[in-house]
Amino acid sequence: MERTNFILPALPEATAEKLQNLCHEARGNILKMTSLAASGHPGGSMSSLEIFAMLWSQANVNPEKPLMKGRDRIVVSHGHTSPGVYSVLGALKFFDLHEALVSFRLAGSDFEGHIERHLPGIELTSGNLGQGLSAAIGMGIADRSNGIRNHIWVVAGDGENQKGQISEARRFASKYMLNNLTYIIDLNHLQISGDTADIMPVNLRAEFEASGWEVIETDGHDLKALYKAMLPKGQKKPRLILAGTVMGKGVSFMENKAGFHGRALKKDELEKALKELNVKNNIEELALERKNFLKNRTTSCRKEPVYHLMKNAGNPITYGLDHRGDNRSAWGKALVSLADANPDNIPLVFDCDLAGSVKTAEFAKKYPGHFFQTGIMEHHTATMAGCATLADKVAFWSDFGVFAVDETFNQHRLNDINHTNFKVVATHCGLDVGPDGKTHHCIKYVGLMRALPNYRTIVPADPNQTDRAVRHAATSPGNCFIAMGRSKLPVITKEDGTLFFDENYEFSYGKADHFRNGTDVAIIAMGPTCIKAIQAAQILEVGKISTAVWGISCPTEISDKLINNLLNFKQIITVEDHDTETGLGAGIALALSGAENTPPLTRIGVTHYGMSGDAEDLYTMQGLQPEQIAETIIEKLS
Ligand SMILES: Cc1ncc(C[n+]2csc(CCOP(=O)(O)OP(=O)(O)O)c2C)c(N)n1
Repeated sequence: MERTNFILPALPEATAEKLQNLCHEARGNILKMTSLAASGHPGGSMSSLEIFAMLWSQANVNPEKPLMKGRDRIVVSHGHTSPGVYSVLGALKFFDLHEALVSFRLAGSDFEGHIERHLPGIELTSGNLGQGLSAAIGMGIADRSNGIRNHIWVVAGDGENQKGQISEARRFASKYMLNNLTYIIDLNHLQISGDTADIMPVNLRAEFEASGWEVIETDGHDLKALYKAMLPKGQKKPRLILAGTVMGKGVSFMENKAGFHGRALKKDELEKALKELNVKNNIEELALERKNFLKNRTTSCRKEPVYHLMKNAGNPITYGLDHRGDNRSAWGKALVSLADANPDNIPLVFDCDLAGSVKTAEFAKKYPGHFFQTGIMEHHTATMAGCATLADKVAFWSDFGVFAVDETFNQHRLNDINHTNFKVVATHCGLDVGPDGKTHHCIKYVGLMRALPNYRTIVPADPNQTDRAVRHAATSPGNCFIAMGRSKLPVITKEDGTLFFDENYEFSYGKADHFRNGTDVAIIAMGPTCIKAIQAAQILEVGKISTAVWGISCPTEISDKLINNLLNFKQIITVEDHDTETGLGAGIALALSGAENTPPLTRIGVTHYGMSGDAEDLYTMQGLQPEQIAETIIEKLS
């Protein structure tokens, strides 16, 4: 089929006819696919169908080279319309249509119930509604930063637009002038529970226009009209196309019925629908093939994730023995140094109105074109910045811990599923935040991030380790979450008084740092409590209790080597500025659970919400001062 790249002023007659036929066959396939799986979403698949067919047949994408550089991005936000997407992509030869048809939603198949980006032609795994526009914007700014002049297309459901994150996304697109962005809403006026206007009315035109968008209305099933509306020539603003459609379009008893949003047709209904569509009913044959699908399958069209990294880690900064600084300042300095060392690959850095506190202000001043001020729009930022990394950019987002993690967990989860390469630097973690009080004490981040298998969590002990951890994150693949407090810390030293993390130190993910030797008790500490643990060991030494101290910078990756070492002690004590139920102590308990004859474990840390006050006073209130740690240990040994 001729591909116009939306340059010709009208859809050629012959192309319109071919697309019409493609959609006709696809309608039948949507129904067969969902009925074979006895689940799925036929209604919206049928209303979005012409939009999908137009985009993948006419935009600048290539079924033979789905990862072609400079391609247009087509992001489908309402991932439940997978039967529609698969029917179109299969017909256009992005992958084998027949395979999608017979194996949809079958355990072990490539074709899951919601679209996934491991499939050729699909840019984003989606299904958590309301995140597609943010994700596409992230890809758009990454492409623009890489000098690519393409078009970013996003398709979404109308009910989906009740979601608040979309308001954040449209403001951002307007502020940053994404004039190559088109957002198409499948306006079928229905969602699961009925009419969108009854469930939660949204004045889409007014809201988008108020945010500075151009709004166009068209018939979402009339191919020629749709094509004309989609032509991007002369576009000066981000555009919304309200494409009027009919849920269940093409089958009379399904049309405009919310019940068919997410219900497959039963055998007799399918027969009736296929007859009306005049599509061959071969469902029995297909059902047999489905039964034997996994046995007979020889290939998979799954593509592996590709990670874009910074090549040069720059020159590490070593902070000397007399240095007393906060980890966040070390992070800010490392960021600028990394950018300086990679002039062709400067990262994108995102801020939610806290650059001064999270120490990205110096980067913003030096690299304003790579710094994005997103305001208090954390949900949009977490998705956008994460998904910018799917388009060949390294992205950092720095925010206070409670906003970088707790506020945006679901966005990180979708990033995790999409195998992004996102670097999140959370400052102001723990009671260390002090006077701002409990709403700002981020004390559950280890547990939350442990729940995301594709995020690595790093909690550096001092500014030197922070510097190396940031460089490690930038130059290694996959998501990374680096957590730090607010206060100034002394640098960690060896027993001989020299720097522990000296100029020869290289960060190794998962390696425990053996700060002090000892034989009776082992203290395992994390982040700002490392120094307190070392001081506790000194106190215990006076009373002839030989105390080993380890620092754990990777609390979700406890090594077997450490666990084997711990088995030789009389007592194991964990110390953390974090909730003991979900943090380091919990991680050590979990890791010890596979061993036999384990020594008793005592977890010292945050056991209840803190309050406003000086951080040191808050530590005292939760038994985290060196003297208190030593006292607890003496008590446990007696
Ligand atoms: C964040 C989120 N909340 C709820 C759901 C469950 N859900 C799936 S589809 C849907 C309705 C979507 O309506 P619309 O966007 O109009 O799509 P259509 O019905 O046209 O397919 C809901 C609530 C979800 N997938 N994501």
